[in-house]
Amino acid sequence: MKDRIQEVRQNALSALEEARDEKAVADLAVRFLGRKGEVSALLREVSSLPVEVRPEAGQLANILKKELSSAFEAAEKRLAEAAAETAGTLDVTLPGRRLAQGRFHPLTQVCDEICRAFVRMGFSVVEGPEVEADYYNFEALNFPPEHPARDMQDTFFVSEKVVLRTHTSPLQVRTMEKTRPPVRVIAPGKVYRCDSDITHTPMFQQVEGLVVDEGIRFSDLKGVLAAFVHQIFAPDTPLRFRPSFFPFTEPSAEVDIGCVMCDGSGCRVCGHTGWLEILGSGMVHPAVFENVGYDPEKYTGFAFGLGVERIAMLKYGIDDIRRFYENDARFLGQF
Ligand code: FA5
Repeated sequence: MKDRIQEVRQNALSALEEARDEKAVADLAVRFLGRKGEVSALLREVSSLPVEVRPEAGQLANILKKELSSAFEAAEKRLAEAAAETAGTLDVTLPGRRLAQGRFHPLTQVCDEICRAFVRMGFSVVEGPEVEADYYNFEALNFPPEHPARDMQDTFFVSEKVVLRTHTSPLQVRTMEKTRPPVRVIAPGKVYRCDSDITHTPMFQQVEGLVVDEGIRFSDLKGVLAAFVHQIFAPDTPLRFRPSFFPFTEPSAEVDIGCVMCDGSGCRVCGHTGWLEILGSGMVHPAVFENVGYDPEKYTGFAFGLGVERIAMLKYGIDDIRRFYENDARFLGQF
């Protein structure tokens, strides 16, 4: 019996020495000290021994039980301390984690590019309110109250006389009220219309342009816009001026560029015409000059308003304007 006790002791201690984690120690504790474990089996055997050897064998088996209990306890403690220590250390061999890098929204990038093109031509930048008085958004721009021309822009009303501006043209009036000619400004900003499909969103961005001085002619408008188009798109991009109507310009023209998707041969994007509209423009209407106290006999000027999303869609070949506003980082990260 003494040899059996010695053998269990040896096996338990050498298995414990090899245990590398707390789970291995716990498994060994079950194997040796559990209810059906090897030490319990020894203790059961003791009771069946002849009475003269029973006390000594019982004593030895109980000493073994105590010894192994403390050995397992000590091993558990040692391994737990070692695990806690490693948890706090830095593994310098692990690969680094890449930080997601922020970037400007594609529309911000395109708007900046548009503004830089005009600033290089001597324009300065002005800004104005997005919640706008009916007077600046419509009336001073020669849209009389109740006039059907107001239907051209589906308006969000804040109250009877206050609207979310439907275009950046109010900045024409606000600028001329504050300054005397010569005027040469652009006004970038958000505008709002009750509109939503693959080429229209309820909030979009425009860049307005206004030039006023003595002797400004339609040919100046053509020269500035051609120079702009050739900076933003390819230098040989064709453009054309198509007669149009705006209450605050006369004559008025919309500017089309040769379709950048099909090089003018006709495709789905340009409705098989070979041309794409990018902006509205015209010579400032004398009624607008009168509203701001400029003498229409002395001064002439031109104005234009372009859609930033439209330019961005053409530049990058995007066929649905809503992509810009869905906040999908996989889409936005490409620009
Ligand atoms: C105007 O807003 C005039 N204020 C432009 C102007 C300025 C004319 C100065 C003359 C002188 P229009 O409604 O066509 O015009 O809009 C101009 C551009 O805004 C369009 O060519 C188009 O690119 C863009 N646009 C219009 N509605 C939307 C919309 N819902 N979503 C996105 N872009 C739009």
